[in-house]
Amino acid sequence: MEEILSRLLENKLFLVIALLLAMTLQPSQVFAFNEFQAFIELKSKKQLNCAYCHTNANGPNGNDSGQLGSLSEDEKQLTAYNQFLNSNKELVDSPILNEFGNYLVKKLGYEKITNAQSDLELLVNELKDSDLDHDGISDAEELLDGTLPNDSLDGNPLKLFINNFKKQWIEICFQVVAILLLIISLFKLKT
Ligand SMILES: [Ca+2]
Repeated sequence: MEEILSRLLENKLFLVIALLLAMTLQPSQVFAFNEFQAFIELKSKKQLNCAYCHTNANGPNGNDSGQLGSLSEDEKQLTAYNQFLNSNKELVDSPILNEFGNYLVKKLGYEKITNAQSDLELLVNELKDSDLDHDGISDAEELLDGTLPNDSLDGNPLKLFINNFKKQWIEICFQVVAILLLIISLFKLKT
């Protein structure tokens, strides 16, 4: 057996065929951005699952709901990879991505999102002026904090408090004045 193997390995033609077979058997490329997840976890010191960008918390590969194996042929055409291949077409929401994932694909496009995999500061720069959930915390800050950019109730508590106060300070002032007047009225009734 060892003799057969050594002869095969000496045969360059065998090596070329093996290499070609290996390339043929490789799974089709799927855009799962593990670098993004690792970057956000590093910056925020929080553990995240794939639901940060994907429909399914276990990511795009598999046969469960929101994963590639469960999609119809028409739905597969809407995956990020196929959208990139058809970059001349208008991008539509992919069924394997959540609101933020689809937003990223549309905002960055093929070239930037590919470059961002090796230059993660590019991802931060691209998102520093956008705020998908309108909670006053930019998408870039949410990435660095490890909070959800598509959920206005999820964010750094202090930043959320400050932003909500800025939005509602007039109402808050009126309410404080109303409460003070109520307390003064009650106090006067007792005396
Ligand atoms: Ca936000």
